[in-house]
Amino acid sequence: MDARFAAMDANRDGRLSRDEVKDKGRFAERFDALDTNKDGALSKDELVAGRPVRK
Ligand SMILES: [Ca+2]
Ligand SMILES: [Ca+2]
Repeated sequence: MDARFAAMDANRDGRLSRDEVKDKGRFAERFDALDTNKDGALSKDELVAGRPVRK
């Protein structure tokens, strides 16, 4: 997840803005659900917490 997060974090501020994930399909779709603290950006913790569990 670290490498993927870094790849999406275009401005390297450690958070993913809505703009940064707008072309990332499922992240854009789930942005509001993933942004659990509603600050308008996704932290790495929020992504990890909202990550679909694969069985
Ligand atoms: Ca960013
Ligand atoms: Ca957030």
